[in-house]
Amino acid sequence: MNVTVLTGASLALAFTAGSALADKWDMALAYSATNYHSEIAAEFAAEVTANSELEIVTHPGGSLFGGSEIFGAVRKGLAPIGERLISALGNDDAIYEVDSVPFLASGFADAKALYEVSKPALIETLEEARLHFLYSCPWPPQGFYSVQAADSLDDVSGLKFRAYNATTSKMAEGLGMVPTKIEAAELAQAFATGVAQSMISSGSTGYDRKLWEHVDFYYDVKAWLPRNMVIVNGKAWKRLDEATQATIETAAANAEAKCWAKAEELDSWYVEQFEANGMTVGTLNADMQAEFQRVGAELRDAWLERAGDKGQAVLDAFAAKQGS
Ligand code: PCA
Repeated sequence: MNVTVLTGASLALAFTAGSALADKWDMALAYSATNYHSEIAAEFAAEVTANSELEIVTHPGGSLFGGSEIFGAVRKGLAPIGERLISALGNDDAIYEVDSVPFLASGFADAKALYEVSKPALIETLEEARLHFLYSCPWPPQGFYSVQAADSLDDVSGLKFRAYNATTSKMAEGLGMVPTKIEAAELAQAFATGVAQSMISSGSTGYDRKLWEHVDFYYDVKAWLPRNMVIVNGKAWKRLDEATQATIETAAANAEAKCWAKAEELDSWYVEQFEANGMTVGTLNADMQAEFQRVGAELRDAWLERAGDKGQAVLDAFAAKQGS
């Protein structure tokens, strides 16, 4: 075998030679390779690789960095590019949680409108963190999974609830459940071992993790449509030449359009798979729906208080768009 070992000066030279050498970016993804978010990210990476000197290689399922580490890893440049569930970043800025304000936007058209009106604030907030925004794609409307029928608050009281952000944790507490943060990659194990007995998520994640093996009930609550976003480390972005940046932006726009369409197309299909696998699928009864709405309204007020003028401006623009 003929192996050339680059050491010291020759290695440094190889890395500074710039455009003469093809560059490679590892892209950190939290969700399973077969999920549409990851599949479309892989298509995005392939499009960039085919049309530029930059090769992007995706690492799904938290294999490069776990979901909770990806934002920090991209900020620090440990990964040049990655995808993160935006609403899990509420500690950094309340604007990241706008897509998970309960019952604000519960269908795809409203979620798209909310995305459009909040996008400038999102991009600005990311820029302050020295990150470049590429695209954002929704999860289907969020439903409620439970190991037992949820006909009353008593039924769910004390259930161990799997949370993926602060809003889901607070929803759980408001409904008398006990939240623990668990990434999707660890979900099946959490339900198998009884660490989790309920959660709010989309049919997509329940399908990926075959939750029917552990959970019997799915309620189509349509609480909100949270989104993932793909972000690039600011320095890594600035190092690219303009043509490469343009190729990436085009691939990002293509990925975003495809991903929104795919999420909507798959939404009811996922839930059909639950029924086919023996889960009981339905909607909450009126009392329970009212309880979810009650807690949701409290969280909405609390969010607005934290998000201040920036949050109010987004809500006003959203209301204007809905009215138009
Ligand atoms: N799936 C992701 C976030 C929202 C969703 O539908 C998850 O459960 O981690």
